[in-house]
Amino acid sequence: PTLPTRTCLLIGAPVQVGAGRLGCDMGPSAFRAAGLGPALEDLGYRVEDRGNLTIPSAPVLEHANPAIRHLGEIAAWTKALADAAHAASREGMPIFLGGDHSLSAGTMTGLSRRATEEGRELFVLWLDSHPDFHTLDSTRSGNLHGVPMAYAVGRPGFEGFLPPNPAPLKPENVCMIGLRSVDPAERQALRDSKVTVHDMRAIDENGIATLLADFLDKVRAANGLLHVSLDVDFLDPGIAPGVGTTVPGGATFREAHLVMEMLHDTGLVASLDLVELNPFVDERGRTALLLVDLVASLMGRTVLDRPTKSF
Ligand code: HAR
Ligand code: MN
Ligand code: MN
Ligand code: MN
Repeated sequence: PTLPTRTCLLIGAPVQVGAGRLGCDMGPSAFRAAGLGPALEDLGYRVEDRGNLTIPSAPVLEHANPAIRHLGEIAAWTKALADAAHAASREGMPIFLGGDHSLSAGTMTGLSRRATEEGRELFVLWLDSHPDFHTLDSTRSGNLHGVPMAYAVGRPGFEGFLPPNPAPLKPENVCMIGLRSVDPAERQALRDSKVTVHDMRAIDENGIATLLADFLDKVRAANGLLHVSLDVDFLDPGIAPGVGTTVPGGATFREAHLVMEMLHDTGLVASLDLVELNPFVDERGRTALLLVDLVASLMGRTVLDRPTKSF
């Protein structure tokens, strides 16, 4: 099967205040400098670089949790991204160039709205060392890149942030792979939810391909729209140092490429977030270059010709 579209839309989202340290605002530039556009063109896609989104100056929003940082700005980004994702998903395959992971609150909201309009369901593959499943009440750091999945699935505790998502993502349509940094409140909330969670131990014991194949079978059976949210810290810091929150023991080069290749084989991927790249802490662009390499695999680059998989 081929992907549903042959047009890639690059959409920069230079949001950085959701993270605890500055620098993610340079992510979109780094992806461009690392050659993301040409890499996609080499694979035969039409590439439209839509430039970077901006937000109007945001009102200060207060919250009962005094740790919360930059609530007004993140609310503005969420709205802008939801609208952009909703519109772009009709025109091609949007690739969101982050930007910290708070941006996914917006992309998942816009994409689930699109899926609902089409009478389909959104599925999300979440590749991250963190679940980002805090509510505004449970976060201790107050860094809002730690909350987007909780918002997207409609957990309570976002009052005063944005109106509740009218078409929330179903928790049972979410699969997280790569977890190895989970806060106690997130652990409890995940236990009580229907989100599928695979930590590094599950990867080691079962192999990443088995875990992923089970999820992709579900997406295929439901004729779902699949969104992939790729946090740089899914990868081992030894191969991907360009991220503010390195966590040891991450996915290897080979595991990450295998995931991308399997995703391509399904032809189900409709949209992609590339988040948490921090060029300020990267080493001569190597993390950005690795991400471009992974996207190329996701979009169909293979080492040798392969028989077309029939599912
Ligand atoms: N759980 C921690 C917190 O809430 C760390 C969240 C970090 N998130 C990311 N993206 N770096 O996954 O502060
Ligand atoms: Mn994340
Ligand atoms: Mn993370
Ligand atoms: Mn936390």
